[in-house]
Amino acid sequence: MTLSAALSFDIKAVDVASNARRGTLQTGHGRVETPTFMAVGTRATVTGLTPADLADIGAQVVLGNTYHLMLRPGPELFRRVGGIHAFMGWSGPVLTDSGGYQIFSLAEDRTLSERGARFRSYTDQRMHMLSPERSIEMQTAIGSDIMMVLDVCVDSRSDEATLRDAMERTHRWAKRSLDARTNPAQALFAIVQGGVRRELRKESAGVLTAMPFDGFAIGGLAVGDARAEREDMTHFSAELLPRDRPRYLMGVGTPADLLEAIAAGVDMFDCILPTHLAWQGTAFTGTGRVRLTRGPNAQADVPLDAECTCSTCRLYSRAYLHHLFKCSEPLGPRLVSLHNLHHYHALMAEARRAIEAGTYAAFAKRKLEAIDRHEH
Ligand code: PRF
Ligand code: ZN
Repeated sequence: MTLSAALSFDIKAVDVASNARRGTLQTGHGRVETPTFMAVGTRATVTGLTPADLADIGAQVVLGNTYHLMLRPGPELFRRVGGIHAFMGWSGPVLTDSGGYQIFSLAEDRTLSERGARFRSYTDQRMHMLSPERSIEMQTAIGSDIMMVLDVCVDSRSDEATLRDAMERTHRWAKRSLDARTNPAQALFAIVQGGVRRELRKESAGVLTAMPFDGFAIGGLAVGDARAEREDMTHFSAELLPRDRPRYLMGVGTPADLLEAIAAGVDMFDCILPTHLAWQGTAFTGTGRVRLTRGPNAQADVPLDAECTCSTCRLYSRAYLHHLFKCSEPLGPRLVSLHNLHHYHALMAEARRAIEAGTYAAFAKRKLEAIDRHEH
């Protein structure tokens, strides 16, 4: 079904025993098969990887961050070069986060008001203002295919008054973001907040879905909540969102989190975990996480993951990867980033096939049991 000039979303199949959906998102820069995982490219780069690497891994869409990109290189540069696709050499779809989460987690000397967030730049120590309008203006300059509204993200276990204030301001800012949109070719998603409180999540979904957004995100999770609370909120929130729009769970999570959220009917994910852990020498495999710097890997003349078809696993041994990390060689994090992202994308591809076959619930159960067996 066509949502706006910017985006269309078609659901091809729904699982029999869960709410998992198999869809296709059509953007101005190509198609995205859902459920999908978005590699995090905060500063218009997935650290250490080229767009060709990303395509090899099976990446379909890359995430950039308004907060970082507004400070450096700034909107004028994006306007001059014609946007992020040309700038970073990635011709596929791009989603930009609004800066709401970075204001909450990174900004120094921050003061929040109804107008927006004032904070100090980490690049030149000057004060900046990020308002809903300014975030849309910046995302318009970046030229992302999907923009996110500026939201107020607080600790998910804050007291009710704090959660309510953040949620209500998020709703007012969502309306202002809609009004500030100037380019109909760029989609805009709203973000449901409300912490770990069901009544707030319900209210938030109700207010936001009454407005004409192209898709809806579930925000404010994985910020202080436990896994069980996160799963409950994900299932509860996803069911409150319109069936015909894409659903995006922000900043979550482990392979187990993703399998659970797909069963809840979530279509899109992003998380720094696969790339962040790669830089520490930790790899995801079908039999749990591997810490490559550990002693026994020094002599392990075997692939990182015998089941994996990525270039790292085809060409190099654990011993070689261990050696690269011990010598702080930049090839180490690069090869493990390639593998970890391949692992996440392969999991999504398997999930998509299982949904098409109507066997997702059984598939997810089997995968979750394997993860639990190896990680506990
Ligand atoms: N809001 C925005 N980005 C986000 C989050 C949010 O709540 C989260 C929370 N997990 C990650 N990224 N705008
Ligand atoms: Zn691999």
